[in-house]
Amino acid sequence: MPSFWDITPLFRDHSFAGRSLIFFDSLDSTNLFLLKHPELLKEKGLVVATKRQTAGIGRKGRKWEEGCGRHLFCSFVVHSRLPSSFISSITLIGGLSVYEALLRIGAKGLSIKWPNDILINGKKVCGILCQKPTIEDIEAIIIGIGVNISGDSSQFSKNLHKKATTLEENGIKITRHELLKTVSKKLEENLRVAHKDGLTPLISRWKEASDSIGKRVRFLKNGDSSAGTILDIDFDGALIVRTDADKILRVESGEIEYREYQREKPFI
Ligand code: BT5
Repeated sequence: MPSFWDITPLFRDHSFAGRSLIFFDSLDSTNLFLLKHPELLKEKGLVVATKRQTAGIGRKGRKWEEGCGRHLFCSFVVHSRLPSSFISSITLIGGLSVYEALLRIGAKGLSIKWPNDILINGKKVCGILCQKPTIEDIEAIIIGIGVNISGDSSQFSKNLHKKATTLEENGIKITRHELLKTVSKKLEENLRVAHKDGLTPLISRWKEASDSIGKRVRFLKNGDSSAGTILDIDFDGALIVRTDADKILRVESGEIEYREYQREKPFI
């Protein structure tokens, strides 16, 4: 382990998330930092966080904007004993954990948009990017979490002014460190549940928290764009959608776009 990174203990009793912390003033991206330093992936429960993040990444080559406020940018190294095909479930557990952490600190109007956006009153306050490094004999998953804490959405690029929000804009004042600790505790708690009792209790909490079920969506499947209604979410974290042509499809990952907001009865 390189000695020039100051790894400090965070929660010594945690097995999955937030056992120790490396904190930077500035990084390009906390996820990229871990990918560039695979030896750190051996460090069970490590979380890397930074004050400034100059080249944050989202899914599919998209960017995560840092704004100019005080925000949370962090990446957890999780040594999961869940099957590796469960990476999408880990994304859901990450989303549920941030959602529940934000509830705990008093946020109102929260919802989860599949698979990984946390919204306040329909605006994105948090994005999550899970990555599974392909490195021999290291079984770790990186859960990268960005939460907008301070200022308002005008600090982001113009196309986000109506789509993004911050905790402060919603009346919540919290330090980065306090939020990191609350998220670590929730993530630890939920990963313990997943390993002990399986995904059922988490998926049902996720469904309650999500505003996705019953919504009309447009989605991509095998490169084709279709429309339908979200009926359910399965144990691998995939969406079950009834298309307008009355086909039931499983949508594993990719894009969904809410088309209309009329609700239909959830599928049982
Ligand atoms: C995500 O991707 O939402 C995952 C973002 C993960 C960011 C964290 S920060 C710590 C860690 N290190 C990293 O480098 N990344 C992770 P995606 O679903 O692809 O959404 C990206 C889209 O969200 C962009 O195209 C914008 O539309 C929007 N967006 C970008 N920055 C935002 C922000 N600060 N707040 C709200 N929305 C934002």
